[in-house]
Amino acid sequence: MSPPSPAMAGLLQALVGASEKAGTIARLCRAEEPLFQLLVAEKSGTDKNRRFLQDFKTLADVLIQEVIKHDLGKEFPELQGHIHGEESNEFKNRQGDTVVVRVCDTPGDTAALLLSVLEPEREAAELLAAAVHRDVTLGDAELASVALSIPPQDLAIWIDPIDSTNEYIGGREDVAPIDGITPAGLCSALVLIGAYDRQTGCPVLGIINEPFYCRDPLTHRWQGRYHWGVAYGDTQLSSLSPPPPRPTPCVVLSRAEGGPVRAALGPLCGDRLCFAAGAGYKMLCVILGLADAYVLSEGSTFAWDACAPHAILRALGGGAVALAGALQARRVGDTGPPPELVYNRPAEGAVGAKRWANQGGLVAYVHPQHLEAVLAALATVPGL
Ligand code: 2IP
Ligand code: CA
Repeated sequence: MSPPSPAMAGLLQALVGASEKAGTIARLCRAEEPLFQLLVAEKSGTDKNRRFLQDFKTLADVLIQEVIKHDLGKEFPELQGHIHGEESNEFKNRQGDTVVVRVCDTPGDTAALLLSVLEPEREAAELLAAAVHRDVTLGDAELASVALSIPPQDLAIWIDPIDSTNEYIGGREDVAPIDGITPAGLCSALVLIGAYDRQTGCPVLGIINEPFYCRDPLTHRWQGRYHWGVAYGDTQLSSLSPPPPRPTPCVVLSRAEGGPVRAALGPLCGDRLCFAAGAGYKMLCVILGLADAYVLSEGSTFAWDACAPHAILRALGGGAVALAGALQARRVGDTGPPPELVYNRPAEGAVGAKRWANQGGLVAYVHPQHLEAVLAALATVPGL
């Protein structure tokens, strides 16, 4: 392998840094009173507040996405135009004017721009702008020592600024984990940044940031943590080790998952069918070995939900397959590896966000034997 250029070597670190800044902004919105009041305004129930909250919710998401885009695009000009996210940066304020949310040259300019959406909440706009312009320092020796040779011009990025937005707004801190999996609440709100190969659509680098991992026992402030993975050519690296397989798999599902899928998977898992919020969080459960597979039978996740966790799963020897395609291949006797999700191909005939839906559902796994067992069980479900 030729020695990596500094720019190439720094991409993983830059993605982690961007996720840390995003996590800080996500925490700030819950920690600083002027911002928190906006987040929870919905609960007061008046029409005016409801509208305002809707705006603020979207603004927090849009802003985080724009900060990541800005910081990565500045450091890696080759990525400009190839950084995509869940949100559009066009925003309608209460006067009906369209505001394009972006990071300006100075904190003062960014605050002025944010104020055109948040008026009259000047303090909130200034707090957000200060966080947007603050530099992040990573004290992570292991990460700093990773040298990669992945040309940024071959890659594109998917960002989910806050996955599980509803749990983020709801903010429940009192949800007890069941066998390590927390079924709902703030801890399922994640920042997801994934890089994929522009040509093949394969996920290559992934960062999952958990801004609300735990409370510091002394300061009572939220502490985050992050995980990363690289799967590029022969290189498989991760901040985590592959979890050991369980003899009887545990499968995690959305609470929205239908009866037939639950019934088909029940016998495979014994009593280990689990439920959790957040597509990213369920994939994280598999990555951490809290579950052996995440099964979703609907096209209700998107490229930005799956790209980052998928890259980490691949780094650990697993993956995320397109469920409908995998079952179809089985039915026609195809014995090759089931089709993995890809991130560079919009769904034909779809419009808006649906263009990037993971149509036909997915199965995320680390150990191939669990994927095989899940597909065998689901092959009997009519209509899948
Ligand atoms: C959502 C979020 C939801 C999930 C949905 C995602 O992303 O992760 O929780 O549904 O698939 O698209 P479920 O919890 O039923 O798995 P976002 O919160 O970013 O819209
Ligand atoms: Ca999401």
